[in-house]
Amino acid sequence: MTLKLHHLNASRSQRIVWLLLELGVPHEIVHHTRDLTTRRGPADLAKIHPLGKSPLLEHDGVVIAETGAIAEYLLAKFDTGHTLHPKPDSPDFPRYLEWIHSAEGAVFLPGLLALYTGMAGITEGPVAQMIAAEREKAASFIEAHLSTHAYFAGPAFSAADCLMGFQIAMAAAQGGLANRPATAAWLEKVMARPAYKAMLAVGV
Ligand SMILES: N[C@@H](CCC(=O)N[C@@H](CS)C(=O)NCC(=O)O)C(=O)O
Repeated sequence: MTLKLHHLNASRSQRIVWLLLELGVPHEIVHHTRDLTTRRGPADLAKIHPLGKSPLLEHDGVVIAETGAIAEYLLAKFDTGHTLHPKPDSPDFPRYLEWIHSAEGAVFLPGLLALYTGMAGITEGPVAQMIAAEREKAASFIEAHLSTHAYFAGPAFSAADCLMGFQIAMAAAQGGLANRPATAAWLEKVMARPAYKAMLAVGV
């Protein structure tokens, strides 16, 4: 059965669009559009999965939610030659796993909290300060890693780069990479990849 990705515009599901294009597996993209006022996803998504979030992957009659789980599923099924993820006995495997999960975990959360608190008008005070400090810590951690590694998992491009790309592109759009030369250089390098360009052409 065809792989079907439920993709929400202007959302983190673009990471999975990119990964599918890197994998080169035939797939169908079902486009869903955010409400212009609330920025929420459409009710249609909740008919596919109770959480009503994107990305959602459908394959062989199964629906899978959660970016990290979808990525691991796609790699296990379609990257058996390990061109986009290191083998478990590779020295790069632990780092790869850490970044795959950081992309929705501790390095992603501060940016998301900043977005939500900013929408609520909370730009000063202890909560705003804590979020700003956590963002700074995450950005410094990424910059330090990319100063000594060509890609997130080590010397080779991997799915970890696809998963980390969304938040780094967002940070760049907000001027957040001005003092992060290694992160900016990494972004330039991955944006030149044909699959990244193809992802943009899909309409993210
Ligand atoms: N942890 C989930 C988060 C999914 C998520 O929150 N997706 C957002 C898009 S960035 C969404 O669907 N928002 C629409 C809504 O909640 O109405 C994942 O990684 O897939």
